Amino acid sequence: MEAGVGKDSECPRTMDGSVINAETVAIPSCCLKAKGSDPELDAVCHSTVVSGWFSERRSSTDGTVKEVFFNNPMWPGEAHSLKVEEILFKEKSMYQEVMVFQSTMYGKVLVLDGIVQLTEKDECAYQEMIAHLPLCSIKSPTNVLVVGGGDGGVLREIARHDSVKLIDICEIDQMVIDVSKRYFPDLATGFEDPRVHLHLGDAIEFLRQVPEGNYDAVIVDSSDPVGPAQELVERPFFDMIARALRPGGVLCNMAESMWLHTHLIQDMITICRDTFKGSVRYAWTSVPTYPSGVIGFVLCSTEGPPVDFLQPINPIENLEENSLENKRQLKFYNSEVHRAALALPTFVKREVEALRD
Ligand code: SPD
Repeated sequence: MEAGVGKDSECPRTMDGSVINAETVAIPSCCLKAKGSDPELDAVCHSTVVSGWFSERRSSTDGTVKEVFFNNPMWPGEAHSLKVEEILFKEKSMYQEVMVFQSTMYGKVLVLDGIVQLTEKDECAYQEMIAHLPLCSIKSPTNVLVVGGGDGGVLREIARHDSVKLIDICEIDQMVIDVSKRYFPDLATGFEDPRVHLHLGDAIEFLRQVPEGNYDAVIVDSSDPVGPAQELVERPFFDMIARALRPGGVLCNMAESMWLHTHLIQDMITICRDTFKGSVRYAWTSVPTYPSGVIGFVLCSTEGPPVDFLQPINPIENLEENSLENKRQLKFYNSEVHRAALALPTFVKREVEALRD
């Protein structure tokens, strides 16, 4: 057994740190939904730590690990593993299982329903890109909406933009916010900005009551489309976002891996081309702890003043000069990286028909 990974440290814990009995906790509805999509497996997409290693895979409800459970439906046949120095938190919220552990090389790791959401080491490559790709593509963004993003990292990045006056965030799971404030203060600092307004609840419900044309930018920082985030890649959701954006407003939506999910990317791009009448582009970045080591974003603009995502019209370097004080320096994003992120490998252009110029 590895140091710090004793039997007791693998037990689920409540927010106050006391051990809870996993057997007595009901399976959340989101997991039943995921299980429903793959009914031959008596499994849930919960995280497992085996012999001191975490892998993105399934565990059976009795806690045993079977070969078949390595097959996460989002990335069948592969499981990236991180050595666990210590499990710091593990509890089931109303929506999902939330876990935090200390890894050897990547710092603390946030895991939702067995899937890595972020690590302290490489979170910059995701949060900076999902925030600045859209916000640097338009002049003077003022009103911004974040869907998901309960860890606060995207808020932290949006707050660099002095032109922004309002940052709404709609996150469904209070436990994600609480856990981030406790274990990831460098991300949760995003919630401290006075421009941030938290709306705890379902994003679809929230978007229904948002006034038309309210936002300059919407950023969808969701988990993978299994369980609670399933609806966030479907057509009605994109229709609601397009309605919430002003003419020439922009969307940046997490859009999985070009190595693993070309069908999903194709579907998203097709829906977005129907829905958003401005530009639609795909961008990508390197995040070593996500499956296949990369993740992408769909960038869209509504009809109105044209948006060229290829050229950052509102360069971050200008903002950085003004707003470096009291802010963590950017680690990943710059205007060169922005332009490079929009360049697509040949196989992506070939396989994702909707991306062909
Ligand atoms: N496959 C993992 C995708 C995770 C996307 N969301 C990350 C949340 C970080 N703010």
